[in-house]
Amino acid sequence: MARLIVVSNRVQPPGDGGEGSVGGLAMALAAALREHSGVWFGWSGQITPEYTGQISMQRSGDVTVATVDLEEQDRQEYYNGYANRTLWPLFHYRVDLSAYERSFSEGYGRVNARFAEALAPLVAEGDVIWVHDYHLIPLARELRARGVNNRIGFFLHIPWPSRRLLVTLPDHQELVEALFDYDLIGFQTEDSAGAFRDYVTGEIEGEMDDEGRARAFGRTAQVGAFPIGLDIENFEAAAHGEVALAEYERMVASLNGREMIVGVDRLDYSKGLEERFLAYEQVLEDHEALREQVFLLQIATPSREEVDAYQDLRARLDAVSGRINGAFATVDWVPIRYVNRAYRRDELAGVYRAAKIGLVTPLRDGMNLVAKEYIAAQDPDDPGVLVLSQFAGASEQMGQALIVNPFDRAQVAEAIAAGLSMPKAERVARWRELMDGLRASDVNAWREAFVRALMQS
Ligand code: GDG
Repeated sequence: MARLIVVSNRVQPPGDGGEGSVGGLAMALAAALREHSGVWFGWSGQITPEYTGQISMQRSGDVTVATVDLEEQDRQEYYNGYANRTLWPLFHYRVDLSAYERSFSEGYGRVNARFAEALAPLVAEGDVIWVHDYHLIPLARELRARGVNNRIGFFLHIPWPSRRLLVTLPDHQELVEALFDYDLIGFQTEDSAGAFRDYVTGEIEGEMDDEGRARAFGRTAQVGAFPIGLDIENFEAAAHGEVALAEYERMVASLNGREMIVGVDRLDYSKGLEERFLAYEQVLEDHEALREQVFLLQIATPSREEVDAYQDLRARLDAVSGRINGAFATVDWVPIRYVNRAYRRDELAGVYRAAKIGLVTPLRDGMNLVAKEYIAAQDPDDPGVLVLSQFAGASEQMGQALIVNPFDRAQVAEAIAAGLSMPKAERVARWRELMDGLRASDVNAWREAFVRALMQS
């Protein structure tokens, strides 16, 4: 088939599934590229004193990894600025945290133009280009301006916000217009695809046709939902490896007869960590018998530490977890084990398996792969229970989890308590259905569906 060129902000050479990198996108792309001899293009993560446009090429198996360095102003305006201080909060419904500055959108346009300038000469006839995520929305426009006529698809890993929120962005129309230079625009969920269609028909007088194509600005793009899945083979291999097993045994030994509830997230305000701690506190308040019988292990890996909102969040979480621990701890029991470091992927698999409850309660999330990993790591004969936010994209597919509204503290607390006392037969029945779903829509199915739709668009 045609050569695949994947473009994302950061590039992570396809790993072995062991240590890997933190973040759902990197895991999924590494898996997608293993199946194609293609090119993965993006930012190296390095900063040079001045932008040179020089491309560094590296082979990793069948994949060519091509990266450019950026300069400090790019990192501040494009990455920390427009991507992570403007779009990320807005698309996660945090208009209060979304900052808009002209310099941010200028930096965003500049880096997208630089990426296109560097990438265009690498594109051959017949190549199919797949662009990922909110950092790179204008990339197709910039490539088209440089004569690239290939098929180009875009996939958004985070939610698409409702029209009423999107219009608070001063340049919302320019952003949406840029999407119409793609042949295919893919979202995680029907909810997001619906919000996009709503914007097209309601805000800019575009049209949707019967085949799912959007028409506006004199152009047409196919629109659809392509829920991302787990690299299940790779994850299961990691989960059955020595490291995972050793970690599982270490966790079980440290349980001391208690039940573990686990949360694993990048330290991000979209993940609902403070609300989660408070819901867990509610469990301890409401169920005296559970005190000293359970604990919450929250792994929250620091991310985007240069952005103020992330520093504020970290301070708040330190304070809330400290307060709860101070109020409830006994000499040999700490209610919350709160850990701020990154774990290996296979270690995480062992941790998930030892937990009776997987607590995945984001306030907004494109998909949430942790929910899927928790299920995939369980013991089929004695699986744990997933408590899942209705605002994670994963909830569209994972109806057999205990679905909760993360803003409703009492409801989350009740779901945790219900999960802890759920009979084994019910746990097994729910888990089986969830696991069948994961297998049927894994990362390969996602990649195949997207690439097929792109070829047909
Ligand atoms: C974005 C969207 C969407 C976490 N801590 C460690 C670690 N992780 C891994 C998890 C999981 C991944 O990072 C997180 O993926 P999520 O999907 O939960 O969330 P985001 O990073 O926000 O990803 C999201 C995703 O893109 C894919 O489209 O699902 O909605 O926001 O795989 O296991 N991995 C390692 N050490 C850690 O400490 N190795």
